[in-house]
Amino acid sequence: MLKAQRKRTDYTRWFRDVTLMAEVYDYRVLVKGCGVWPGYGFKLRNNVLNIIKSLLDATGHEECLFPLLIPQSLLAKEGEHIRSFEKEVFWVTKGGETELEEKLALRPTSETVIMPMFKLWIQSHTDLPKKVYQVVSVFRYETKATHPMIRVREVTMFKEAHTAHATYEDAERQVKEAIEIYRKFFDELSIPYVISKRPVWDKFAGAVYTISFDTLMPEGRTLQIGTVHNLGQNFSKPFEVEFLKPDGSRDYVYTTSYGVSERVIAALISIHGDDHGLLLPPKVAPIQVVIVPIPYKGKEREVYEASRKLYETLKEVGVRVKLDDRDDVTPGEKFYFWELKGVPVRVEIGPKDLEGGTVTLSRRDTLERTRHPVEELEVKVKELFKEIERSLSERSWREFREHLIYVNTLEEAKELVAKQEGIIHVAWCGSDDCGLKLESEVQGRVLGTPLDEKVEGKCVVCGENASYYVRLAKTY
Ligand code: A5A
Ligand code: ZN
Repeated sequence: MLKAQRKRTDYTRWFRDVTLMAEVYDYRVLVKGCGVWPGYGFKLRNNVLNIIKSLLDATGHEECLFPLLIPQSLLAKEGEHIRSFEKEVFWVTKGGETELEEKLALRPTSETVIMPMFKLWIQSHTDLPKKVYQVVSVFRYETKATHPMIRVREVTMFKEAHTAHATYEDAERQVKEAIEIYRKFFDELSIPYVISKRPVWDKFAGAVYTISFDTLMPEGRTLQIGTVHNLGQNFSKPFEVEFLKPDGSRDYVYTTSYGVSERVIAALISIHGDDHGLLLPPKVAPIQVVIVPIPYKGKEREVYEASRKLYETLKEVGVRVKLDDRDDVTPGEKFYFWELKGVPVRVEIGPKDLEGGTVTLSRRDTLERTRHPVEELEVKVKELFKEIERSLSERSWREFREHLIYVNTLEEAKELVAKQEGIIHVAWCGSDDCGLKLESEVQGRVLGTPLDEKVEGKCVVCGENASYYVRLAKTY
């Protein structure tokens, strides 16, 4: 039974059990690192994707679709990129019986297949900026331990955006826009985050720099849930993506890329869920309201009829509502089932409600029940949606902030990272030497530096003047 695996004490089991039992994700797999989205999970996935898609659409990004297969010669055009991805690429070497003349990679990301198209599409400064995105599967032969949704080999919900600009400054502006888009996206989902500039040794392969969003999972490890890369001219030069400037001269475009994946769903589930199962924000819940009739002797028909009416009322005003009128399952079992599925609001109608013209509402986050006149159903349900979202966000951010910890010595940092207490901040001089030493000393990762917080203090490694905080944590 689910109740045996508690989120706080056995998170890995909890995650697998909850996603499987609630039919969000099935990881009893045929191929290592590849998961399956059953119907309920697929709906959740699409509701989440729709948020990011509308944010991108509203800011002038065009959804496109590029090929899955990348010829080896294209993948290898940018040196740093291929050196880093080489070990992670799945190769297609044969078509039927025929050895291919050139190996084809299953895309691990799409820069190298988008650049040749940008070269064709972009001629003049009037073609810029160019902003595209796609939602596709990418493949990475991850060598670290795979984990459902979090480190998969087929990333099935890869939303990648790619942009091209006339100047470095415009690419910088685009990085800021992307950060704002992701901020809004995670805020909509009530997922808390810190934004860090990754250290050079951990930036995206081929990037000038990488900005990352990290959240904190129940075990106290951070999860990178989104990244924004300024690629400068690192890709446009080898791919010869040139454009004509207003003064008649030519230059290579400046590009950026940014991506999120099913890790966002993993964070959503892990941060909001509890020992009863999922707890989904109404905004993305595939079913927002479930109606459970509580029939009793002699009044079965009336209760079912009243339930159906409530169902029609809510459906008409656009609520994603489900009427659970199964007659071979007890109301108690239904409560348990829909709580596991994370449905944010339950409507019950029983004998008392039938007599008094009321309905009973139960909210999934606090399990509180309240009774209201039936005419107020729509208003109360919509109020509850807002209230649940407000409360989820308030709670998740409060817990998150409690784990943003600032310390003055390496010793303290070491101890807190070892205990997985959260995201530990120390003063850092900014040198690679000290950063790498920090990583090995605390046996964790340097997440990078905050974009806006400055510190006056001494580097906890070398004692020199420090102008940055650096964030340390255990990661996935
Ligand atoms: N082209 C750019 C956008 C890119 O590929 N960036 S990235 O490598 O950082 O990936 C984007 C995001 O995908 C990461 O921030 C991470 O949240 C997610 N991701 C990367 N590898 C993953 C994997 N194996 N499983 C699940 N999510 C992954
Ligand atoms: Zn130092």
